[in-house]
Amino acid sequence: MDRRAFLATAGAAALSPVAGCLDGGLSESEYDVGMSANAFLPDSHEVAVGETVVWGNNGSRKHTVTAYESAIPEGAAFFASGGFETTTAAREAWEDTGAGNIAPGETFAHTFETPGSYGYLCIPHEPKGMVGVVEVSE
Ligand SMILES: [Cu+2]
Repeated sequence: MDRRAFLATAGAAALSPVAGCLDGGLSESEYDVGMSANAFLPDSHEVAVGETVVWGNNGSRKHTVTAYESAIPEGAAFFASGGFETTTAAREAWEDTGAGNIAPGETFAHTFETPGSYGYLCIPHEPKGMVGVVEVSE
């Protein structure tokens, strides 16, 4: 293929719609759990110990991924977009400055090293029921 033909092909590929690509511009292959207007999709996700879960904001609003410290296994690492160490710290920072937001098109990842059930929420949309769970098996 000569250079001109290659450029024509690449241009066409860049412009063609990608299946599963919504407002945020992420394709489904780029994340495990998506974020729509008011929901994590799917809201329940299973992985094995040592695996990484990637959340992708494929909607048009900002979201957070914030663990409920009271709903993770004993001794497990806490996780929150923005790097906070407690649910309360994440909520306060988000309310003060919007810290921890995952913008449309961005992702957040966490690797789960302890088996068990992990509950988490999106701070701005928790009142609308935007919560989820990751089940980590041995
Ligand atoms: Cu949200």
